[in-house]
Amino acid sequence: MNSGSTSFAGVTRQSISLGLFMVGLVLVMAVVSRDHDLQVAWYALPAAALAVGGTVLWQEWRLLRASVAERNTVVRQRRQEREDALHNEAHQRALAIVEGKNQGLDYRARAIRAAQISIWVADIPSNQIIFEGIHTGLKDFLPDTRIYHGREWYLRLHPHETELVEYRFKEFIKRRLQTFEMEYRVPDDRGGWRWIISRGLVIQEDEQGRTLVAAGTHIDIHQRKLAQIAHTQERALFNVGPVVIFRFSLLGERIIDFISRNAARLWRYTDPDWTAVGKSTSALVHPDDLLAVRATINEAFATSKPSVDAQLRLLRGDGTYHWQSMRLIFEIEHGQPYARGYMVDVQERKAMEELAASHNQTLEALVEQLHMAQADSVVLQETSDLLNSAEDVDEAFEIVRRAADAVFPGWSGSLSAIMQNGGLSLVGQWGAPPWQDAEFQLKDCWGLRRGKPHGYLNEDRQLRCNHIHPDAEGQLLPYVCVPMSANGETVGALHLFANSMVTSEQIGDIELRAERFAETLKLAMSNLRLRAWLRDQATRDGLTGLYNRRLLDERLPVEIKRSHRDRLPVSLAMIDVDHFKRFNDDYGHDAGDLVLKSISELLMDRVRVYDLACRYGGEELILLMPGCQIEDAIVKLEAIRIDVASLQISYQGYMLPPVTISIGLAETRGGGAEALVRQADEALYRAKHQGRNRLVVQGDTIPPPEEMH
Ligand code: GH3
Ligand code: MG
Ligand code: MG
Repeated sequence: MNSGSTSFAGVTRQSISLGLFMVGLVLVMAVVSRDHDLQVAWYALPAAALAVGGTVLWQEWRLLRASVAERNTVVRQRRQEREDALHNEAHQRALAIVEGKNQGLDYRARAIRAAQISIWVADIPSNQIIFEGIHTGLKDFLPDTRIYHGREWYLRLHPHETELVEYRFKEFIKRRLQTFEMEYRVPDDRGGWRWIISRGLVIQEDEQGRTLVAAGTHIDIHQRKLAQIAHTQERALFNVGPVVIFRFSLLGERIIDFISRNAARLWRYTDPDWTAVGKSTSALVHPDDLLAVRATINEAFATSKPSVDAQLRLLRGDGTYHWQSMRLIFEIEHGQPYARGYMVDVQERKAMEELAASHNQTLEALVEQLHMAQADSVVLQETSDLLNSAEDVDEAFEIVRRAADAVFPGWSGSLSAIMQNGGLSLVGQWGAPPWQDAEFQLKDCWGLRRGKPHGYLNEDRQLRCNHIHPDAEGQLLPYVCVPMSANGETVGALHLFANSMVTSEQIGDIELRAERFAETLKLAMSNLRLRAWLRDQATRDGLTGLYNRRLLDERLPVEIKRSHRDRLPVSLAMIDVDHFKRFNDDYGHDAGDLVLKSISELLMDRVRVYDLACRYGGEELILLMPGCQIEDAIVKLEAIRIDVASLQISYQGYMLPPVTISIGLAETRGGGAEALVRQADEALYRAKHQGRNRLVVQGDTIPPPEEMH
């Protein structure tokens, strides 16, 4: 150590100087001590020892300092050497990068990695692409340079993009576009794909402006792209999903300015170009919902609510309305208020709700019916008991009438019973029933025909029974015909007529209850052998087949009332066979009966469906002609009179002599039934008095044609 010995020589010189200084000091002290008579040895010895010791110590300290300084120098030197080596290395690496031979980690690679990019250089004349930095997203990032020739690079891309990337890149070169930008997928190191964006530009051209070199970057955009794809898919979902999104202005006409594309399809608009954009919301909402929905929206907006829910019926392309559930969110854009919203079809749910509600209603109606049925039951039980103890038809009918009044208030009615010939005959009626045939066939009544209650609401909806007729104005209120059968045999029918308009539900209810009512009646009718006495006491006369007097008594007031209401006349003719007593006496009672039958048949032949021919008693007949003008009645009766006179009746093989009839005719425009019969009777009396075989009109006489005598 050269530097060490040099420093040691320096130390020795300093030590000698110090020794000499110390000796001198001792001498000075010796002189001073002689002058002051001090003992030299006492001072000199410690002083010499101090000088020697001090010198040694000093020397040692010098030595120590020198070695520390030397060591520091060595350390410094070594550090310098290391730094130099590092710099050299870095330099080498930098050189390597410049020369494109980078191996191992370097700063550029770090930068590339940090930026998640790779750099590409495309050399067009040699058809090569050089990549620096491996595509990002790799677990172990290894900087690399790769060279792809020809189509090699494109073939590594995601098959969906291979062709497009190649095409677009070639276009970029061929058409001398200044920049290239495209997003596509490159393979990652796990057999998957990563989205990158490739951007590039031309960096070198030849004299003709053809691209020689293009360069650019690949940047990993995988996460962003996935998010973007998810977003697009979400939007696509909205465009095909069940939710319609829209926006409309809250000012003025509330015009829709945005609507999702699925609206046309969801709302059944067959024109694929249909859109609600530009349309007013009022054109799409059911008129009954419009005001309510607007009020809801206005209130929510006015009270600064951020959103509002509403339900409405929406007009669809096929003209139907469907319930929608809607949520609106308010927003302000350029100072204008808008409602942005979405709606979903809730028609099915709504239908279910309505069904549930109607089930509830049905249940309530059933409970109500049950209550009524209980009340009915009491009446019916009583009726049944009473009917069982009824003694004649009038009593039985009165019981039925009262029961019907109690069970069906607001309804008129009638009862018909089966006759021996299989036809139906009216037993009686109550209230103000419409015009009914006193006698009809089973096929004329839909209730009897089908063997179940027949409810009639109006002509458009149900078939009207043939035995029930509308009034002069063609009006007929709803009615119900309930057939009654016992032991499999039809015994009759109950007919109920509404006194005012009713609903189809009420008709249905009446049908049910009338059926139960009829059930009681038919049992009573069966038990009491009602059929038998109904047949005996039926409305028809057994001999002539004409209606009996009982029916006339019942119908006459009704017909007069109805005709009066309709401002129509009622004509009534009383017909009596001339000298019939004598005829009986001459030819026998049976021959007389035959004559009566023949005259009755002729009469029935001639009358209209609305006319009523009855046997009033003995050989006296009555023809009731509601709504018939007296002039028409005269013509008709005269014809009948002449035809009776020329009747040819054979009895027991020989012809009976002709018989004649006298007729008294009366007309009323509102008088009572009794008065009308009396007037006709008076006219008849006059006809007899005037010589018989003639027609006399009330207060007037029309002489029979002379030739008849
Ligand atoms: P006129 O009326 O012309 O004054 O004389 P008439 O002989 O018809 O007199 P009246 O009316 O008083 O007599 C009624 C007769 O009619 C009495 C009765 O013998 C007869 N007669 C009544 N009912 C029947 C019946 O059902 N069958 C038969 N064969 N005769 C009857
Ligand atoms: Mg008589
Ligand atoms: Mg007579």
